[in-house]
Amino acid sequence: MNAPFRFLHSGDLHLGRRFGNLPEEVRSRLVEARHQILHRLAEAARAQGACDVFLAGDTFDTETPSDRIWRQALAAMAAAEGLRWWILPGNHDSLGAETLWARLAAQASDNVRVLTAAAPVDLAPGVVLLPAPLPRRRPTQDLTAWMTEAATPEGALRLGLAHGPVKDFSEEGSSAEAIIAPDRARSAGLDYLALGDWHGQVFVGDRTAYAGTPEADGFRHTGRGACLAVSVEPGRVPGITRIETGQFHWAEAPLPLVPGQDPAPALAALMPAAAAARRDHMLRVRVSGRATLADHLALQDLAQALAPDFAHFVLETAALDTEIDAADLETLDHGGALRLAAEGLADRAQNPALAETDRRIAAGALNRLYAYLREGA
Ligand SMILES: [Mn+2]
Repeated sequence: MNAPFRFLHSGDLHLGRRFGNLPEEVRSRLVEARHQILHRLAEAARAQGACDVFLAGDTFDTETPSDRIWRQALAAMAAAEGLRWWILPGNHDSLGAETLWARLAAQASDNVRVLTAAAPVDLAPGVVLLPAPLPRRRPTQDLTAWMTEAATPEGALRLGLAHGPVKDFSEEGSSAEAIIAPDRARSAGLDYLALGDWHGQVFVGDRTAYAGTPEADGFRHTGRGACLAVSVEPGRVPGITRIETGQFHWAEAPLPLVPGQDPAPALAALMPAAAAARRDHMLRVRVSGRATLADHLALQDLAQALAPDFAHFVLETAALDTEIDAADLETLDHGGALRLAAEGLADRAQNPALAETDRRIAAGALNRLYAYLREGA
């Protein structure tokens, strides 16, 4: 074969993921974005002149996705005319999900191929795919090992497809024996090894990569999801292009404060410039350092004013200490019972004899009382 072979490398779609830890109003939007990613991947493949899409495991979030999830996914894949979808069972949707894969085998269109065996698959003349499907959720060996011995026609391109860690990412205790050899592309003579499992995009040498999830699903990896367009030809290092496909932009931003610092400009600096884009932003701001009672309140007010613009906005203040200053207390209910309560809390919050958690609880209560009295004033 002369022309380079082009394909799209993606994975970890986690279709059907429920996002139960997020508020109701954003959940359905995230679920829908996961479904729509199939259309976005199809678009990206066409734009890159690729006819094949590799899904490197965890296409489905669970072994038993609801009928809506898998039927609508199949329909979307079937509608992508001229494209072939190569689906590798991962750890969330391993071959242990017998019902799921039996249903797909029975109902999927011809352009959807589930890779159920660790055996070479001819993709095109002179192009062979070597898949390593997960037989069960937790494999006990490096499933790419067979690729070293896999015979392919002289001169054929060898493409590996696997799911799992190349080092101990220690997310859910993958066993050490199952770790994929990071130099597998070299030892098995692969032109490219397409990996899934890690949800961010990571390059492991110039012939091995994690495409990451095409629709981001957590604060751990900042930005929008992406896939990889890969172009391989014999004897050359593959050409790899990152293509952003995700709808939602996830970010976690630190906001360190010092007492007396106006939190407004610091917070404003973390905002996406285009207000309209905020609708698709998931932003978690982690505040740390120290702030006065007045600045705590100003920060909460700012956050409350900003939040409705966002798909999801959280201000985490658990790590923000309170600087108790007499001037702030002076502004409260002079000589009244609430002022006495505030002073009592201030004493507790600053009492070195108390445990850290008790001091924090007192500081938290003082901040709430302060906010209540100021907003009432
Ligand atoms: Mn995954």
